[in-house]
Amino acid sequence: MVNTTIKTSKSQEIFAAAQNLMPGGVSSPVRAFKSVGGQPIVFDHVKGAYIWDVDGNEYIDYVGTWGPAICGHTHPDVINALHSALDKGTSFGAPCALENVLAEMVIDAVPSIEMVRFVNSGTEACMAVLRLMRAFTGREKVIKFEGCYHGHADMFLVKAGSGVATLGLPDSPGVPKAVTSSTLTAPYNDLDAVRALFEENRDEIAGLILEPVVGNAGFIPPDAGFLEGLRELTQEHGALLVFDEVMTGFRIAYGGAQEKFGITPDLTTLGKIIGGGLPVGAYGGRKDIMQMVAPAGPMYQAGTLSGNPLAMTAGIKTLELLQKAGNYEYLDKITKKLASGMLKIAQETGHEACGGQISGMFGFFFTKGPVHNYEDAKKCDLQKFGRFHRGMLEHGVYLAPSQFEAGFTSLAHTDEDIERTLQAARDVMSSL
Ligand code: HOZ
Repeated sequence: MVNTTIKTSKSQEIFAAAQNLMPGGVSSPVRAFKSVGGQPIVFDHVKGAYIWDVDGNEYIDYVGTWGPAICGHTHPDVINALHSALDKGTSFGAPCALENVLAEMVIDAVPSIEMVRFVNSGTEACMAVLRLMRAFTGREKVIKFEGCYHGHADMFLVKAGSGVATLGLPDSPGVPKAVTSSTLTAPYNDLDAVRALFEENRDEIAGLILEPVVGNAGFIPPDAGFLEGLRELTQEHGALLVFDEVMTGFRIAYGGAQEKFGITPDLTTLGKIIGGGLPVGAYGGRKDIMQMVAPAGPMYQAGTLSGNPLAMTAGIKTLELLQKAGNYEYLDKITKKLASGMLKIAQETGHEACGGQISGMFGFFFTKGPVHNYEDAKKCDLQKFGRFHRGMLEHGVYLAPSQFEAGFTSLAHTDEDIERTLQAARDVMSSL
């Protein structure tokens, strides 16, 4: 299937040429549109809440480069700061004062973080935090939840979300069984299952890692008491609680999900927003645990580009912008209007749908719901979502090309953008 009402000839040409150059023609699988049909749009530039493709089509963007663009794309303050930083060089491979600035901002904002290490991606942050959990506790087993995604490191590719869920490959060839044999899984929002794992593996579990609000199996919020229950269970069993806030950090509240829900984990991973659109990740937490990281302690982890001055600059500016009073209330207001509007339209046009939002993070599924976990999410009508996605594109709205990814709004989205999106959704849903 190709786009029928918008011109995409240049996108098609570029994507066709990319097939011989990169696996699947992309640098990351979800972008290939495999689960929604049609061909990916090749983009040319972004600004504010908008994204333009190489054929000149304009879209209201709800991917936001998968989360980082919370202030809107190419915010002038971020771009100006980057221009100045660029004049000083692109990489030092040595300490720079900007790292201190961003570290202090992160430590001030995120309740669990007393000390932080910068890396280059969310995947890297989660890989390192897992090593740290094991190093600190001297135990090997870890619990993750079905449908949660913590990057593509071997030990996390077990019933994972995001691209692997999108492609129906929640485990991956090439991952040694020995590596995943100590990764235990439970359904999200199921405290009894977690309790049972702790009972069955007494004194063997280093910790538990989760997306406190799932964004990689679609948008799934925690049930009341779930995060509290995990905090109690981990404490009771001498295990560490790790929040993967790569998506939710600085997104659903300035201090992330841990601020929003008032539950403080032992360790936290971050990415996306703290890099302001440049490649960054971070992990941090209790000082006594972080002191194990080399060179303060024996747990080794390193990176040539870590603490990169450009990424630090974009992150600092983005966090500064986010500190303005009223920002999160604004994100909540427009995103609520979007998410509730979509559900109302689905109902009025005769489609079973469910979904929700927290601040500027949202999602909806073509299924009656409710969706409490990955198994529930998998019941959604993927074919219908594909048709919906294609229709929205043709109406100038860019949604994540997968039912198993959350959507994101930004401070640059206006009421009018939301209204135009809802009108598009009404037109598309009426014709599905
Ligand atoms: N795994 C990313 C979102 N959860 C997608 C990354 C990408 O394709 O750019």
